[in-house]
Amino acid sequence: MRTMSETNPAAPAEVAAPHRYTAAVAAEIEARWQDFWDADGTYAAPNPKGDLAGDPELVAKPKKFIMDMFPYPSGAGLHVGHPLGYIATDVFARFQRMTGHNVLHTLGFDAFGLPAEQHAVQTGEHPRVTTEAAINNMKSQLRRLGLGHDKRRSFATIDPDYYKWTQWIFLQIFNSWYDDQAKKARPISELVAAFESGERAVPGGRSWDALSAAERADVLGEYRLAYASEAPVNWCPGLGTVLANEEVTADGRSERGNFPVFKAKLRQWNMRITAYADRLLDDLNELDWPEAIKLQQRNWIGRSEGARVDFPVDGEAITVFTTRQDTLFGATYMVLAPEHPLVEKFTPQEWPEGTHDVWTGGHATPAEAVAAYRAQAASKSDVERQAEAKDKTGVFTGVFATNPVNGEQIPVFIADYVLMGYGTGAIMAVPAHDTRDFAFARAFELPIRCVVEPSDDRGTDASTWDDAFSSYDAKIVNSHGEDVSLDGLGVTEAKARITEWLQSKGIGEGTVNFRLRDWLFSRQRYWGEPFPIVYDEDGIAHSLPESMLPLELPEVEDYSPRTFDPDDADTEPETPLSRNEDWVNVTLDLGDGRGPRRYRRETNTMPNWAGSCWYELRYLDPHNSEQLVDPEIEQYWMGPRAGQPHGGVDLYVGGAEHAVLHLLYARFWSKVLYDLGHVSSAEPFHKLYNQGMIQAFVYRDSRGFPVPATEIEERDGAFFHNGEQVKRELGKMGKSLKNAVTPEAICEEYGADTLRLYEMAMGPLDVSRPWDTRAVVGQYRLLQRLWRNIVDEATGEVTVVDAEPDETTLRALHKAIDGVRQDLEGLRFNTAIAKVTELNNHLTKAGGPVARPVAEALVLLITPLAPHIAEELWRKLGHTGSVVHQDFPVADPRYVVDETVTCVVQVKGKVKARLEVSPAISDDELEKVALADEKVVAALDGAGIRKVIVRAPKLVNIVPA
Ligand code: ANZ
Repeated sequence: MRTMSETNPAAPAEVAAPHRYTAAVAAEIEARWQDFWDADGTYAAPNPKGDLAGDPELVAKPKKFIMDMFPYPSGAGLHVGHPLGYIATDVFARFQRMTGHNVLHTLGFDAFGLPAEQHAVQTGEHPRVTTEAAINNMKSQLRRLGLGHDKRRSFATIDPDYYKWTQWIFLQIFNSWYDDQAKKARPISELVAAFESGERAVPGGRSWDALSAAERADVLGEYRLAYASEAPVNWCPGLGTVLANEEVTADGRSERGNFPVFKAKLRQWNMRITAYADRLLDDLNELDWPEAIKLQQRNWIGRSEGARVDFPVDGEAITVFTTRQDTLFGATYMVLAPEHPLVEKFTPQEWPEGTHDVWTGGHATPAEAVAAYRAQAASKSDVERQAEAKDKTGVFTGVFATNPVNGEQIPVFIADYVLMGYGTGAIMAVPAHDTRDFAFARAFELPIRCVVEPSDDRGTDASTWDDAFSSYDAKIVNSHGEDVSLDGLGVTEAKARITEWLQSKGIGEGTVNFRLRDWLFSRQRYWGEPFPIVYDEDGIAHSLPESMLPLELPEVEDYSPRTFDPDDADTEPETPLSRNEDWVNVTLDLGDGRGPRRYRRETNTMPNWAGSCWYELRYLDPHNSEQLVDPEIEQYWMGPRAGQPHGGVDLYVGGAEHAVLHLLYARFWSKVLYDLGHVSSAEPFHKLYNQGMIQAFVYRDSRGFPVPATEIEERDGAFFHNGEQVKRELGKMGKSLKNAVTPEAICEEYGADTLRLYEMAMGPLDVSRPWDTRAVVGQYRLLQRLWRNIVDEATGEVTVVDAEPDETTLRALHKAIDGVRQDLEGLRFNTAIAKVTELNNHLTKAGGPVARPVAEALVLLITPLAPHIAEELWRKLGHTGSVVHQDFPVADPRYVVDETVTCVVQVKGKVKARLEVSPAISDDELEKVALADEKVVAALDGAGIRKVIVRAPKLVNIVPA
């Protein structure tokens, strides 16, 4: 079995070369410089004012705010896969510091969340204790990597000083409404004033004065951007908590524990993110984000243009949402979601005339059929209900509706493929042109009528088709009624025409529908931010005044949710906070003129997304006790600029898995704060970059169980564990797969600079790559050669000479400078390292002492990537200060252009001219240059050209006509 130190070629030579760069030397250098940086405040980014104000010269430089998605402090600590992004932003931030920027780079912790709470439930230990221990452990792991963070700006979301402002933002959102006219959030007080003055009509038609306090609260609840409402959620009495859809199995039980899950209406807090759907979509266009992430956000928001159309039935109307109003003449039946409230109103006593046997599901009356079907549908998840491939089910409600375009009576069904939560929860079915409707119509023997002319040869008799025909690029047919005809129009024109007609008749209108739902914002948990909300005797919600923030988490005896009889659907969750009666029931003077009163506190907590919705802002002004962030400081770091019309962080790096939730929520909060005038940036993150994952080999024995990767022996390309052959595959890195490698292990073996270089050299940053401990040594050797080019390994003396470098070295140097600059700016760290390596190898091969200007430039080039060794060599080269704020070298263009080669130009096989051209010249370019040459023009003497043979860069052969 090979251990790591046996593969380390550095170990044996230490005696002969006492001043060689070894792991021990690296460890000493790194610890020393890390201490220096901390004591010196090397990475402190000055603010233009306030407690973090500093060096005005640095403040006057252009700014760069470079940020990582902050980590959850897991008790397991970091493995080498975690810091990939942190190292990348650090290299970039260091490069920006060396190219004339004031750089803000720091890291905090996203520290509320389930794992610590679960641990608390099991052990009784306060989640704060375990979370803080995990944070401290992670901090020391990160420090070892030499990350240039401004530590004064770090915080954790669980710090009361931080969550005070999370609560404050919640109150801003609670106390505002979205003005559709102004297209922005405004204080709710302005809405109240408009109701009071009569400038705006109060919904319900009564005057504001005439409403009771509770009635007013209800009206305002319909407007507030944060509002409590009764929403159907997955309630699992056996676990004592509500569950997300993803946590419920196909047969309606909890994934964890296998308890029954019920749809229960519970009072929950919601955020009206849907008010911002359009702006969230529009502003994406100006963000510098990966297209794939933008697309995911667009799909998640799901904007659909279509129409609402009323279908009369029994004196009521079924309103449908359709994106294909042009196909109204092809609607041959309708479908309501089983939960649709009209269903109860409609069910007649008996099956009407015209009912097919297959429509009844074998039930004696519509009421029976509907009740049975509703019960069945309630046990399925939305995802299952929408599954494309499955057989369509449903029952007839016993009523017919009128198709408004042609007066036709069409049957109304309930079926689970129509969801209550989308559009209006009702559809007009056009089986000829919608796949799901087609399958349903076939199963229920319903007419299928072609109204869009097929572009293939299937003909217009839809009863003979095998599937629906759907196209936006076709003509409408069979679509004329008494006073409207769409025949012959294209889809787009037909949509416009029919929408106009519906509008003129008052039975429909063009509308935009969004897939996005409001954000369910409360959790029945302990380890989250308490809501700064209290309820009075009438159950009306009141904000706590700012002076009462932060509202700290109370101590509780027991962190676990209360569980109930698993089959008792009528129970309700009991939140851990509700158990502290002294905390819940309070007498407070809210400063609203009503004096001290009894209140009950809200006992839900915020979801763990809350803290990450705005943390970029707090990095800017982390100790401000008066304001979330000082506006001048916010403007300085985040404000709009040329090319960044909405402002935002200059670079935000993290995993692609955060495409929708976090990145959408954070954008939403930014926009509310922007609308209310608290910040100048309407977007949090201007440029987003997704780093790839570090994968690792997993070794599995014959039973498929992972075996420890460190105990693997490799022989002739096969892998063995305790003599037994095992299989190797690529997977995630982690404890459970027994293949985690810690950064400490690599630092100990080679040093942090080697680890940094290796992670950056593994491949392009956005591509996933397999970790290979044995390959790390390659970067270690690079650093050893670099060291050797400057320091004598035997004496420790600097070998650099004060001399002018030769021409080839100058060319190698300036090409490297030019390339590395471009690569670092473009986040191409792997190719930057390749260029540094090439230059270093050139110096090694050239032999002899290195000229000082070359040695210094080389050290500066590697500074962002391997900062500790760079500091040390910089010091050895005779400089006193830190290398961190030195200027990055600038290439001399004279040495960057390629050398030229001589091209021979022949006319009729005779050499007529010699041209000095770039070795990279193209055939076309070379031909042009050759034909324009004076001597060639003279040799041709006006003759036409039959043929030109070009072999760039060395030969052009011209055959005259
Ligand atoms: C008639 C029609 C004809 C439709 C046709 C489609 C094709 P997107 O684009 O995703 O917004 N629909 C509307 N509400 C629904 C609900 N609650 N559950 C299930 N389906 C629903 O989809 C809009 C289309 O999905 C609507 O347009 C409606 O079917 C269906 F040839 O109306 B369509």
